[in-house]
Amino acid sequence: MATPLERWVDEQARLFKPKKVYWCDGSEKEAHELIEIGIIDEQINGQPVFQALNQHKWPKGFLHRSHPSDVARVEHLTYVCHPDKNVAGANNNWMAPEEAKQLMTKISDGAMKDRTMYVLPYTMGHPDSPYAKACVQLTDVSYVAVSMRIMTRMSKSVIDKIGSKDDFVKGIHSVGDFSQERRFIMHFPDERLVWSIGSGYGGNALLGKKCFSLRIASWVGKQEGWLAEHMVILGIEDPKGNVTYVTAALPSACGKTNLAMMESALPGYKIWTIGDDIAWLNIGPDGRLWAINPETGFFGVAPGTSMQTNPNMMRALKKGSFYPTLFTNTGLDLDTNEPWWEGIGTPPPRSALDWQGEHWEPSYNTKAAHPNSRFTVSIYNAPALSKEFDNPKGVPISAMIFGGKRTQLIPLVFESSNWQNGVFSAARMGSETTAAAAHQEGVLRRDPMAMLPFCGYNMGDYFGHWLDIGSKLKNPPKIFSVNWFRTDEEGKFVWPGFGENIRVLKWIIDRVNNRVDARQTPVGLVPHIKDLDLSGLKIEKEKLEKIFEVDIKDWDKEIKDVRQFLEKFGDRMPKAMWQEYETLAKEIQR
Ligand code: OXD
Ligand code: MN
Repeated sequence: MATPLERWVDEQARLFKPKKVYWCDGSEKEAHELIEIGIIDEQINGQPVFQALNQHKWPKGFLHRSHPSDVARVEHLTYVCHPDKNVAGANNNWMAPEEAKQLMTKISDGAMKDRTMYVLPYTMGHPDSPYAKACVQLTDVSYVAVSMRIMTRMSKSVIDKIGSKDDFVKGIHSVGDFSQERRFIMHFPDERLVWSIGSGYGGNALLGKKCFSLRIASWVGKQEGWLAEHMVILGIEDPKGNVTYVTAALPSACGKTNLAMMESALPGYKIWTIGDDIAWLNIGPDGRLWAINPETGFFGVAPGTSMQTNPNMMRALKKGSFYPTLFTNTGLDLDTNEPWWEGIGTPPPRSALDWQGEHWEPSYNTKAAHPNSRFTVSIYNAPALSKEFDNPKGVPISAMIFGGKRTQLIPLVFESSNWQNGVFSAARMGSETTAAAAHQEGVLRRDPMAMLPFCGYNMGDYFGHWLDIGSKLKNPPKIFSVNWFRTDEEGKFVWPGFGENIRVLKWIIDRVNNRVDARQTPVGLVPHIKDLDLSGLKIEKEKLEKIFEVDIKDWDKEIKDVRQFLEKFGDRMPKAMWQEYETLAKEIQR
């Protein structure tokens, strides 16, 4: 008798009408075959799905060019379909589940004609982890199948694990005809189902990532008592060999990946990577918060990645131990057949193709790589992968860091006085927008916990859930906020960032271990400058002091903006958050 999984795949095949259905096993041999298919048989916009790069310099590296209209997440076409609109909240687009299904059925009918339907069985999280979830995604493009093999634990053993159960996470994906009129990313949280048509871009198409591990998982976590967060996880080793585990939430394209893989500028300190995008946080039997990274790869922004900004990532991209590594929408050096992007740290190629495959020269007034061009690489290629990465229990978290891109106002680092106050600091986070989503760049938007595009339910309820988790923790992590992006009068960044950020992390772990005290300001506790290790760093004292200044006049405007944002969640905003608001408002006015 057919299993629920087999019946579901059959049903989708009847709707999408592919020429064949192919069940993936996640093996390396299969990845080779899929790359071949992408080179020879499948095309996007008249170009092969994959093209081999210089295998000597970029072993196992392949280039992919997307459809030109399909280069980022599309928040305006992303919906959560709860039966009750209020559950979705002002932070989500909403459609009634029945209406959404009708619409998606219509545009899915025959969408895979002449294509292969790949069935991808995978888990998010280590299969032995009590926190892992079994999932199956369907897709009609080899690029997505191969990317999912990098980003998740894909294996045919997942099919046995699912067996005759119907509670697996379902993902339906087709690139359709790439038309933006027929592009939708629909989430059905109660059914643990994502249905995405019309885009092959990572955040819209690798359904285990943003769609399941954040939007749907945040909702599952609310019901099951855990948190799914847009956070990196890393271990900070001090000169004595003690490792402190922390998470950090920063909005898309604000340097999370660089932080997760940082090479410390301070001798004796070392960063161990566990994850660069998503953390699932559970209350452990010891009453502490434990984190796992449900993913197994990096889907990172290429421009700006170099031996200076992220040497460990450059090494991972060139390591070639896991098959394959993908480059999406970068430029291509025609002399050497190497990928190239702005900020890679080598001079522009004399002759190149840009991200759309058009001839490009340095004199052109355009970018060779799309600003949101990406790489997809296995985390097992990371040179400083933590030995705890595959630990099914995860790692215990001592500090949580929140940050945004704020050229003004927000200090380099501050600590919140307690969990509730920290949740409020994270809730009022703002950031200047980047190219990771299709919207205007450089505009300030509120992005609580860096989850605005990813929280699958009402943000008011989400803050309530955070408070609830805090009340259940015997030993909650300390909460910090960081901002690497303050600029001076000339618009130059004051703080050098990248590997130098270890100096801020050192202060954070010193606070966690009660080694230093701190100075109270209206927004939180900031370091005494003497407690920051600035050895070997050239930075003017006045400039440094300036990035810790809390200018009351500017803060007045800021908190008005915060109020306006939080009011959107109406009576679902927890009272405790408004109390925190009032306290801050009073402090500012004092
Ligand atoms: C990402 C994003 O791709 O946040 O990680 O957009
Ligand atoms: Mn992200």
